[in-house]
Amino acid sequence: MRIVSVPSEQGNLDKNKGCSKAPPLIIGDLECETAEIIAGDFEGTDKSIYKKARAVLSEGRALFVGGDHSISYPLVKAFSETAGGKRALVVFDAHPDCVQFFKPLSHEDWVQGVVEENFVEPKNVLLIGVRKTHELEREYLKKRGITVLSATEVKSAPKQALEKLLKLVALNNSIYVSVDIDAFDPNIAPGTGYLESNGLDETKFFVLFDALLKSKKVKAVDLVEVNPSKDKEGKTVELAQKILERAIQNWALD
Ligand SMILES: [Mn+2]
Repeated sequence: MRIVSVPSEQGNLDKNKGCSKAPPLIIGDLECETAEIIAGDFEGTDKSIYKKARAVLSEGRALFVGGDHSISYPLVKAFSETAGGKRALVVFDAHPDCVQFFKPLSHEDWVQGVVEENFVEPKNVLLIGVRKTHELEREYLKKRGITVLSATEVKSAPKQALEKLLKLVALNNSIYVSVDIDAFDPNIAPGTGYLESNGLDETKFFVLFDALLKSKKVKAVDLVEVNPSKDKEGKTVELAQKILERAIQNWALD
């Protein structure tokens, strides 16, 4: 298992400036390597992230620490080319991130890019914690048959939510998990660019996250959109560290 710092905030459309400062704070003293970011060159950066991820993932599991959510596009691309068997993508996010499909991809539309490029089949994409959607996104998700577990569903019917997740896990061999910290409630994760109320709490999140890790099918995890400059008492960074540690602990059990 390797940890890769991906300190890019080039896809944030300037609304979440500061999230490129998150990786060293989250990773701390853990051993890590860094994907090269080329200032002012989104496509070059995209390629660099992809190349790094492809090299790392062809050798084993990896944790990628961002950075804004646009990094997940080259990361999932690398995953799709290195992971064996049937592939699934599980995304924890307050937003579906499929506003429109343009290149270079931003943090607002990377999911649509992943689906349109067929890195993962839409029926194997599960979005968890969603609570703020645009009309066009709702239409797109429906058209493509992408499954959404809203934050309300996770909170009001946690058992059914877990069952739905486990069903997806059972049908696939390799899983990519993307964690946008804004999936959590702003009370516990205030340090991010797009705060949406009524988010997930830690307990509900870790039930699902642990189930994913225990399946042993998770090949890659990314952790994005943490913004230290918007954080309060470092609690968002602390939560991100906890998520990172949980993945490391589970993978160490192999
Ligand atoms: Mn988001």
